[in-house]
Amino acid sequence: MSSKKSPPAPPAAKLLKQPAETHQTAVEGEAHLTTNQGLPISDNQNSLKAGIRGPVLLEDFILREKITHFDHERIPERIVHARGSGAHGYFQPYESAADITEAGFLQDPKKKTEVFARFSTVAGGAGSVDLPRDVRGFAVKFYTEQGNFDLVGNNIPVFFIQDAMKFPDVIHAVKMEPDRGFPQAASAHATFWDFITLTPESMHMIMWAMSDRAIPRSLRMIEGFGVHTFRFITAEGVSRFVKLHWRPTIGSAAVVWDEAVKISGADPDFHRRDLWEAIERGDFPEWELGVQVIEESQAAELDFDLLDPTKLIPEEIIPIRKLGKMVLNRNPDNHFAETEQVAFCPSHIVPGIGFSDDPLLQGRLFSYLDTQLTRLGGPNFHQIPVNAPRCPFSNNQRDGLRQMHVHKGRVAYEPSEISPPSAPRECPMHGFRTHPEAETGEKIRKRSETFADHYSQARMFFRSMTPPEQNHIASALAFELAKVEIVPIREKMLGHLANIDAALHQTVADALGMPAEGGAKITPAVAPRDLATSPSLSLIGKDPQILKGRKAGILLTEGADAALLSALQAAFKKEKAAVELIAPKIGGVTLSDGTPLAVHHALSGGPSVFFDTVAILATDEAMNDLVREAAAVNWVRDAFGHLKVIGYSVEAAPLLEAAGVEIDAGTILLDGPKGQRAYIATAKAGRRWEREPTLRSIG
Ligand code: HDD
Repeated sequence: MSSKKSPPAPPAAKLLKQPAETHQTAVEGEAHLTTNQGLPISDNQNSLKAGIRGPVLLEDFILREKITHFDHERIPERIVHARGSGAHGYFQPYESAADITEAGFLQDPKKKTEVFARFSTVAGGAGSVDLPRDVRGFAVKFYTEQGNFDLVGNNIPVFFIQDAMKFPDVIHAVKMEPDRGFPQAASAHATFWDFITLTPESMHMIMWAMSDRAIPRSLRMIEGFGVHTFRFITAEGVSRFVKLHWRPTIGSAAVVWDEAVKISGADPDFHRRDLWEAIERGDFPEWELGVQVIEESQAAELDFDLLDPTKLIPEEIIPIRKLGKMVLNRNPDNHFAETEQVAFCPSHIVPGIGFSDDPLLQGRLFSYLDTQLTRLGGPNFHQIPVNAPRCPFSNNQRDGLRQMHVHKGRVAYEPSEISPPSAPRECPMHGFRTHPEAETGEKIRKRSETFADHYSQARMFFRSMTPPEQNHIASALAFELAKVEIVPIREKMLGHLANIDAALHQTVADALGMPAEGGAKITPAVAPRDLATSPSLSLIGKDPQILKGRKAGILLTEGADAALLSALQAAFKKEKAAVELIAPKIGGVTLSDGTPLAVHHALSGGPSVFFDTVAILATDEAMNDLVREAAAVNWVRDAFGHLKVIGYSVEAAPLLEAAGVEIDAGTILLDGPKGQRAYIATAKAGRRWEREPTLRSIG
């Protein structure tokens, strides 16, 4: 073995000197760094060495503690819904719902219940982008006085599968393919469609997953659904079936697919940032919680089985009764401690709410608790601050990993004659009681025949969409299937589409360049029926046409009209829309009146995909450069291609021309107050859907 020697030291003058500003030392009375044992640390820059240039000593317990903690900073991420964004807030009922449930948090309109909500994508890892085509998780923890109630739903009211036995399969199919480790956060690959085409019960959900619902504009604008049928039970013990709904008060909206693709590159945190910034500026997201109530006697009259999670009840058949409002008004203090460590479990329930026998729900009642044991390191995860009930909780469960409580006394069991009178006892008056539902039948592994109609509601959903939404579904199907290199899988999907809707089938076949009649013949277990359409399922159909909660982007050049800018800013403020300014350079611009103005984005970092509507305020001189600048031309071309309303000062017209924009009812000249009013009114009405067929073919 050759003995190693340190190389000779460089001349002393060349030894690296620590610049003084890298040392932030505490003065007397200021907070100081300590180890986790509370030992004050004198030097946070250097490890303990044998000589100034010598090896680091094992004795350096301070270094070892710091590195050991760092090495263990990550915990297992969620197997699904790993990428999430959370916020705190409250829920307040509109009136007492005592006629349908005894749940305490739904009784008193004066009472606010603290909540923590977490929104998520399903397929991608924790570091994946916010805007893949995917279902969004919508989970809310209500810290009620009767214990925590977790409503763990999605932004789509139905699910891919009917039985929890298939959950690992559908998730393995959508996740990265195990041999190659890609694609990340994408359903557009062979294994997903392989599973789907062999699982006809997924067809209804597939229509939703291919729809605009799967590429939301903002987490503040997603609807939420409890998905399963639950029970509401009154104090008198009367049980009714219910379906739970969240509706954003600013309405729902989606991005277009090309925008989603571009946003994923320009700002992978688009949704997380949007939620965070809205809360920071006091634009608190709000949702109304609503319920469809189904009398037990009514359940038998429905043309599907209420226990089947691939079905929904159209609002036109059973309207939604509004129960109250959730407001998210506080960002987390620490993403890991709160958003990452929050543990939702559908089994976290309160008196007045009960489960149904939906076999998907029944499996979930096991899975979530089991998951938390691994993710959060043992059975005491309920003691982590974000998970701990806000009401007192007490029982004889003891010890275990990460025990934070110091339980006192000799007795950790009951009954006991020696336990103090304050020891917890069961409570027949107020305790949770399971609704006494009569159950009969053989032990059996079989699917009920009442679950067998897989196409009627898929057809109903597709036919309830407006023409642009139908085109988006067809385009999404064509995009996804084009990524499936195994032709028989594509053919099989065409076979399923033929059972859903003939026009959709033909359009997708055309877009794929495959003969429609070449699709596989899929014989449905139950022939699909033509159900009445449900217009309330369309997002475009119920677009509230408001600017509240939306974001305008104003592109400014050097010398841009100061009066016009302040008029637009005031108009957007009045509509409760946020405004962000973009300039060729982040250093900002000097306006026409000489005011120097800071901006939010440089052109290269603030593409028009970030905004719901855009305006361009320019000068003739600035145009000379801008029309030759790709970032500026693309900014306008994209805004037009993404069907946005564009307002422009007359000097900006050459940029529109360079971008190939054809002046239409959504491109508005900002000439005086009349032009400005027309711009705001048109922007309020949202995207210019009539532009779409002239710009994009399906596929
Ligand atoms: Fe699930 C997480 C929603 C079916 C097993 N699920 C999870 C989250 C949401 C949902 C929103 C993330 C919660 C959070 O933000 O931490 N899951 C649903 C919905 C389903 C559904 C709406 C169908 C209606 N899930 C489902 C089934 C199983 C699971 C059938 C298993 C049998 N889900 C899990 C899980 C997760 C989870 C593995 C991962 C992390 C976690 O629970 O805490 O237990």
